[in-house]
Amino acid sequence: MSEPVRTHCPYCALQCATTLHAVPGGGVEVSPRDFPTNRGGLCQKGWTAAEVLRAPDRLTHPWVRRDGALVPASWDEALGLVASRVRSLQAEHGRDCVGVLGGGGLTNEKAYTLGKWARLALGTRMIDYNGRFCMSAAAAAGNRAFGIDRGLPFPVADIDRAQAVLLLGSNVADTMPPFVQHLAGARRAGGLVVVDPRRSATAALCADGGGLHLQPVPGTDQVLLLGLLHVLVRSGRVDASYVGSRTTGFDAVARSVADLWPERLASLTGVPAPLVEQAAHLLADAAPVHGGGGAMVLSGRGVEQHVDGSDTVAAAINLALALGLPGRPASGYGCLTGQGNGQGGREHGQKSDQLPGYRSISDPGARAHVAAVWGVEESAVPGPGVPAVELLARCGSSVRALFVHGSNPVVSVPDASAVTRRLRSLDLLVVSDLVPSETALLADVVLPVPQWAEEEGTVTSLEGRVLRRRRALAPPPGVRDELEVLADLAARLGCPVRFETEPARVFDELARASAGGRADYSGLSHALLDDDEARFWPVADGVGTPRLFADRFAHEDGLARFHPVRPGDPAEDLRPDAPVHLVTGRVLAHYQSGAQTRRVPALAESAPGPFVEVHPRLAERLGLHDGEPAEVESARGVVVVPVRVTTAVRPDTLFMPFHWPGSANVLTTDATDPVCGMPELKVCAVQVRPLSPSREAAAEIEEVLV
Ligand SMILES: Nc1nc2c(c(=O)[nH]1)N[C@H]1C(S)=C(S)[C@@H](COP(=O)(O)OP(=O)(O)OC[C@H]3O[C@@H](n4cnc5c(=O)[nH]c(N)nc54)[C@H](O)[C@@H]3O)O[C@H]1N2
Ligand SMILES: Nc1nc2c(c(=O)[nH]1)N[C@H]1C(S)=C(S)[C@@H](COP(=O)(O)OP(=O)(O)OC[C@H]3O[C@@H](n4cnc5c(=O)[nH]c(N)nc54)[C@H](O)[C@@H]3O)O[C@H]1N2
Ligand code: SF4
Ligand SMILES: [Mo]
Repeated sequence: MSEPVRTHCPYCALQCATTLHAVPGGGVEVSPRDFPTNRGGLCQKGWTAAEVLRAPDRLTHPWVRRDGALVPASWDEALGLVASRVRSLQAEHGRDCVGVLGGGGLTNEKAYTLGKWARLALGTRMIDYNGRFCMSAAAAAGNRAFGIDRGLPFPVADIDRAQAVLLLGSNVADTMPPFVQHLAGARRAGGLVVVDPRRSATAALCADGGGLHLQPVPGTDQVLLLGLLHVLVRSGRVDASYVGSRTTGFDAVARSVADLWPERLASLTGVPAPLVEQAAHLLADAAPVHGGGGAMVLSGRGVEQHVDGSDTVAAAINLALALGLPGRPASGYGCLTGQGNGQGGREHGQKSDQLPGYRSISDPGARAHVAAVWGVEESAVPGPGVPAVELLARCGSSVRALFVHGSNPVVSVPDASAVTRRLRSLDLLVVSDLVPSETALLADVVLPVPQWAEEEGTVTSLEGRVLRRRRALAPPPGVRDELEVLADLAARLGCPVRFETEPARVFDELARASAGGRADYSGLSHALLDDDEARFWPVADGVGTPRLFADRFAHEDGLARFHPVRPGDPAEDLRPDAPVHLVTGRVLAHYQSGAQTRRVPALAESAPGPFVEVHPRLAERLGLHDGEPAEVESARGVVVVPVRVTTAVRPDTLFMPFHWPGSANVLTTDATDPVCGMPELKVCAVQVRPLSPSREAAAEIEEVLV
């Protein structure tokens, strides 16, 4: 590589723009580039991203398990083994005995190919992806309300002009640091309202006149949102003309909140009624109907990863619709998508119920369209499968083999110890990865694939903008392109259908398959994105769509739907006198399961391991001390982690990040939202106590033995 290469960060959905420069002796170095989402900013993960390319334990040849141990193998040996095991398992148990778990970090080209490959080469219904744990609640609510699911239906830069921003369960200061600059306008206006049981780095931005921090009991956001809507209705601040001309279903929703006055809800949510009143009026004052400069309602995983997450998002959307926000200047509802290609990853067919273009796999017209693009009979396309939690629950029983592309479930899924046991009981686990992730280490076959700077492709950022990822250097020898691996396996499995391996051609096929669907990429191509690096879908005649909903919503009648919700309960007992609540989330330095960032020395040093945050009052009551180990136990398992005493958490709540094996997901529950399959990753009931001397001794002995 002689010229610098313009690309984007491999991690989160903000997709900060970067330039890669060659460094003497090989490899590349990252520098930030000006772009509307990051404006020249990068977080420490982005700055250090190139170090993962040369991780000392980078996978550079396939591995296969022999006599219990992973040993190096040739590609021919590894793929031959995979194909023959799949054939014999499918002959014995039927085609659906093979499952696929995809990822929202895969490029659009890979996500599309993986969905096609599962349906045609494996002929299985059993494919889903890690976005189920991430985007599914907001996606379900967005589709229901607006008829379309583009996380942000407006550019990130529109947020700058909003006078009030309601940030629900999102900690952007740690999860998308350069995003914080887009909140400056709202903070100046005193209009940043953060809802989080913790005083997160983002909630801290509300101090000193920046706005309000509402600190609810975990899992009670829906009640809180209904209370906010109650205040708007009761005080006559609803945008009646917008509601009348652009929406349906308001009356039932208004009736349903009539008796939910904030004083009554305060005992449930723990948020004092005057704060709720104040927050509601702050938002209303900023709404265009009341002459304000614009108001935004944005949701993150804190309110979405619950058994009623899709309804909580519906309650947030109801609030936005009542104020007449969606489609108005510097206003609207949006979900802050998480993974690098969290948006594209949910559009091209790796979801169990979906075909490319966000089409339903159960819709005969959609099936016929996609089957024609693929060159098969419609009957050759299998029907809907099951969401990820259920797919993993079936592993070792009806699912006998699993392919994993772009996920590390051993660390990141709820009730991870149980899932790990199930993965161990599979007849065949095949993991494609860059590094020996915890899941790869369990596999029967490990396939080394390239990563971001080593391949061409596109991703779709949180604002619906399709971006080019560019190849800056060759992968290490021995690594094989993931699209080629899938095409090779398809051929070995005797699949007669053609699998393109050239990313630009895969994109063209994806564009044809998506044409006319809800997420329509038909106006786009790599060449077009080369000219003008990025475009918002849908694109017609070379012109993208930065903003949706100005005149109509995507439902046939053009109207948005209010969706009535009544608060349910979290999966576990979270009454004030119940066991302590554990909430989970992220720290700045690590990305997801940590498979990549734990391999970057500076990041590993700045956040070396899991911990649990405990309020001083709770710590005193339970005899817990800062820096000392505690046992945290749920109905699923127990972990031992150091205590951090801090007033940032509620006295009834603990916080633990999930980036390490043996952390939050040993404890979390796999209860799911029946509408969308989202698991309740954010909250579970736990007990916490100082590490008992006997266990401490056992742990020490274990250490000596290791
Ligand atoms: N550093 C870093 N950045 C990332 C990622 C990463 O792993 N690390 N991952 C990316 C991805 S895939 C995603 S999805 C995003 C996620 O981005 P965020 O949604 O911002 O991240 P989280 O930390 O999971 O959760 C946000 C907040 O929810 C709060 N919370 C927990 N329970 C509740 C509750 O019941 N109610 C409310 N209101 N809040 C609650 C937590 O205290 C936390 O501060 O980040 C992206 N960016
Ligand atoms: N308790 C709790 N658990 C959570 C969450 C939470 O807030 N709390 N958040 C959830 C959320 S929002 C998410 S998104 C999930 C994410 O959790 P995971 O699905 O585990 O995501 P990653 O850690 O990003 O895993 C990606 C893996 O794929 C590899 N990889 C990267 N790029 C590629 C590629 O192009 N091809 C292939 N084949 N492999 C690649 C990486 O090395 C890594 O091993 O975690 C969920 N788990
Ligand atoms: S905020 Fe997200 S996209 Fe930007 S540098 Fe950090 S991880 Fe990368
Ligand atoms: Mo995510």
